[in-house]
Amino acid sequence: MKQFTSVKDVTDLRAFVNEAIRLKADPFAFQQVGKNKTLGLIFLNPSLRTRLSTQKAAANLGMNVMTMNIDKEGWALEIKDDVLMNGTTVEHIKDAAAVIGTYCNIVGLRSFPGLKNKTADYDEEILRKFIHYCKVPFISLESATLHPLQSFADLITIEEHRKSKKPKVVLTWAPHIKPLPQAVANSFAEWMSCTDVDLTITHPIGYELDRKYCGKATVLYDQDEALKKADFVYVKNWSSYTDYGKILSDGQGWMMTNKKLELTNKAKVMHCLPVRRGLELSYEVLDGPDSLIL
Ligand code: AN0
Repeated sequence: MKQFTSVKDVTDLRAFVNEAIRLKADPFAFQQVGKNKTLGLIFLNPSLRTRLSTQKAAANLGMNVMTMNIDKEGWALEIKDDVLMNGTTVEHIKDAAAVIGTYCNIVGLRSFPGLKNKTADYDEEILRKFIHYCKVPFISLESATLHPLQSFADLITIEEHRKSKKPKVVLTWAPHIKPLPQAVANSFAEWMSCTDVDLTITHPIGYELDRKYCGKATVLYDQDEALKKADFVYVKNWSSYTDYGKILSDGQGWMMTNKKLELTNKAKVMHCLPVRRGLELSYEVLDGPDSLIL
């Protein structure tokens, strides 16, 4: 695998998950694989879990890791081609990515959407250009539209905790005060659609995700109806895809609570974090016995 940007880059998903589960039990099994190899982790946006987990994974493989918050520590990047750079941008992405590629054997990039221009975001301009110019194997650490490492981890978690062959998994929208990317939700829907789960997506009207990620998922506007008999409840906010990047309402009544979980089949609760406590999920759910979040 030379590129990990979506579930489409995985040839055998079952084998991929099983290998990850084996590695979790024996994390130093391949300590020699990364010897004298360098991983570059480049962040255009904040990160806690993706950054630490990827750095630790690389260390377990014996790799060197270089991490850069390029939005703060690097030069302001120009993304557009053939522009006269007499404004605020200092360095073109083609030069920055090319240099990073010369020092690294593998590069990871985090690049959130601007949430202003749907076409530009869904075209993954930054990701595509970075991959093209760095010329080394590439890992997405969350792009404008997808977060494959998150969904891979989520699938592993579901595999570790499922009690039936085909569990019911519900992806439920939650309120938030800031417009967030659709990436985690798109990606979760995409990965779940490639596995043997019964996926339901629930959200208020206007928060429909791009259908291309949703496969055969059932989409319901009635959260209570969606939660019935759920084995896993995945809570996540996202901004509107249709009315692009907008918050359409305060989402009152959509916060996940213990009362709502009574509708489920003793569901396990998931959230990718960071979470706004008391807004997306109640404290009692987050700190309760059915939370798989930590
Ligand atoms: C980001 C998002 O929703 O994409 C990162 C999640 C891993 N979340 C926030 O910005 C709160």
